[in-house]
Amino acid sequence: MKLLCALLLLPFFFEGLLAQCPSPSNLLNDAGEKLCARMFEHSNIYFEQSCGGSFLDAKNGDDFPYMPLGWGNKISSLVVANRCTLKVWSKSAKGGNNRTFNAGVVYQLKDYSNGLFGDWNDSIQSYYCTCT
Ligand SMILES: *[C@@H]1O[C@H](CO)[C@@H](O)[C@H](O)[C@H]1NC(C)=O
Ligand SMILES: *[C@@H]1O[C@H](CO)[C@@H](O)[C@H](O)[C@H]1NC(C)=O
Ligand SMILES: [Ca+2]
Repeated sequence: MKLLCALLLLPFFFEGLLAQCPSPSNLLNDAGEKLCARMFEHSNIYFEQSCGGSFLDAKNGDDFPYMPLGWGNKISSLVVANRCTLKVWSKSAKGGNNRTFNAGVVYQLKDYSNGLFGDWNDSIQSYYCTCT
């Protein structure tokens, strides 16, 4: 019986251990401030291992025609908080292609098309985040 319990609990344990993407309904920074979005350096085909590496936080109203230093063409996954919208562009100064992400988890930006042949992995060069 003990073994059975252990086996049943194992998957949940690992899921908890590996879960990385924060929930759109409770997107806060360490100081407890509400975020508009959090953007991550890495992604993973295993969704529970996505949202890895360093991250860049956007607050309501954050408007970056030019990415903060070191963040150009780097974002691979992201989470947009409930009632918020993240708009992104593929070129600096809000140029190139654009795309709007509503509240939710984007486990792999690679899965979102950017122009005819491209995708959004490591392709964000401007962003604007707003919440209602
Ligand atoms: C987004 O891209 C479309 C298509 O190229 C363009 O018409 C539109 O003006 C762009 N929107 C913004 C806010 O840059
Ligand atoms: C995203 O782009 C980076 C840099 O080109 C690459 O190392 C990484 O494998 C890409 N991720 C995916 C999911 O394709
Ligand atoms: Ca990346």
